Amino acid sequence: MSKDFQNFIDGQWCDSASGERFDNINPADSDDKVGTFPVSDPTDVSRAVASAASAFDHWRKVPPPERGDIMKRAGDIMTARKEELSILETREMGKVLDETRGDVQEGIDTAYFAFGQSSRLSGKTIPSEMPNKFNMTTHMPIGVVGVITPWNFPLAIPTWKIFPALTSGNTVVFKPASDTPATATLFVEILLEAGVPETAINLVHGPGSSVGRAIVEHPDIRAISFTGSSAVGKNINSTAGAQLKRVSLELGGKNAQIVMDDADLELALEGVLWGAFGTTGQRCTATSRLILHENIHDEFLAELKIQAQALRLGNGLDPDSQVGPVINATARDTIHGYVEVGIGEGALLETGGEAASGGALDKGFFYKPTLFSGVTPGMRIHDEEIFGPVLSVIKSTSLGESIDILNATEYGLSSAIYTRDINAAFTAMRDIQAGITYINGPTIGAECHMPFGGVKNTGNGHREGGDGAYEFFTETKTIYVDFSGTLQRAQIDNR
Ligand code: UN1
Repeated sequence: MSKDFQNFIDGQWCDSASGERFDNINPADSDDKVGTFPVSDPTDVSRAVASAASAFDHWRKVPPPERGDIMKRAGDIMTARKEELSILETREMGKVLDETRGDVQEGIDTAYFAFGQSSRLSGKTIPSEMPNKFNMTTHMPIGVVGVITPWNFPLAIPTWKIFPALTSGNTVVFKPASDTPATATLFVEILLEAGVPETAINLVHGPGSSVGRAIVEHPDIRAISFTGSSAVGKNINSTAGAQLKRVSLELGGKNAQIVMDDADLELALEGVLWGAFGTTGQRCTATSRLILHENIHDEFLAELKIQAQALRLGNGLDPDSQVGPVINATARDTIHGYVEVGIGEGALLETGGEAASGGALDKGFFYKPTLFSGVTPGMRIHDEEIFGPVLSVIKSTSLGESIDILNATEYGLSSAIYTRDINAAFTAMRDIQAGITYINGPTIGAECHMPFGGVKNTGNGHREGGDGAYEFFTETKTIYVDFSGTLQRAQIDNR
């Protein structure tokens, strides 16, 4: 059933200034329209920023544990509405229900982590070099923060940003991806029901080119948290950098799984199937390269091909489906374009390489799980993020060569190695250039209380998850209390 959704600005559900609307259609079923959404512009963003700015002085003074209670209530409501949220997410984004349930659970876990963290927003006490003087630090909220999120984790990623932002005392202007605005709207409804002050959270739907840009350019927004492509991230960083805004960027990946010849091969096979084709390969942590030791290469590849072909594609609401559609027609064309590039570069197309069709699949944007062998660094399908169900297999002769290949990309988000050799595992942990390394597990599946983020062109050094997000969303205040009753000149009177 289709519904007309709205923005939430200045405590009101409202249409955009332009009055225009865009459609949100299920990528698995063109007959299923989730709803229409307002096309907003910089006018709407300005109102949202003014609202968030007006809420800040009250919200920053609410005791953090009281703010945490609200996040806990949001977690409780999300738990009670988990199935509803999961079904809505699958309808607008496509991934199978088991996965959207995981996405919602990641949001719930993040809410409860925020609740715990709210009573631990601690600073430090540090000895003074002077007598009768007390030194300490506290964390202050930054002010109005802009949150711009992608469609592949429609609930989890907004929660990674918004729970820490609010718990730390900031107020928020939130622009979700235009492919998944309904889940974002439900999330804002839940935050309001839980007790977030009405003007402290503002939701503005619309394109990145106008709404996203206006958020990044607005002088009263003091921090931006963005997840998306490296190209957009670089633009955001330079625009926001000119205003000395704090920016957290979580960008692309070209993640690899190494399989050594001593590995548990069944486990490694299960891992790569999940890492490469889970979420139809549309995760920044997805496994898009598989580096196989030459001693097991042929045998492993043959079995992987059989299992990739056996994956059942279909509507994510159908419990028999294992792989859902890709997000939209543009994504399907981009993915297919890369397949043509790979063939042109001389890689061997083992399976897939075309849209999946027939029956109900004709109503959606389905693409067959695709496997290339004979890939080498320097090929575009090896180097560039495809964000779809395309896995490139590279042959290697040793641990050192495997790690060199793994590192031969501009990205550095997630990585994995399957081996039973503890020396190899520790060497990989030390030498792999990535923010996340899994030993005997696939490249996907980060836990929300652990630091999440990458090196090189994957980001700009910040971490989401765990404590990291709380560092990002606060400023450190350094406080000196001199109780000597005299002027004490540091570095002069005491040395
Ligand atoms: C992403 O793809 O942007 O580790 C996030 C994982 C998930 C999060 C992925 N927990 O794959």
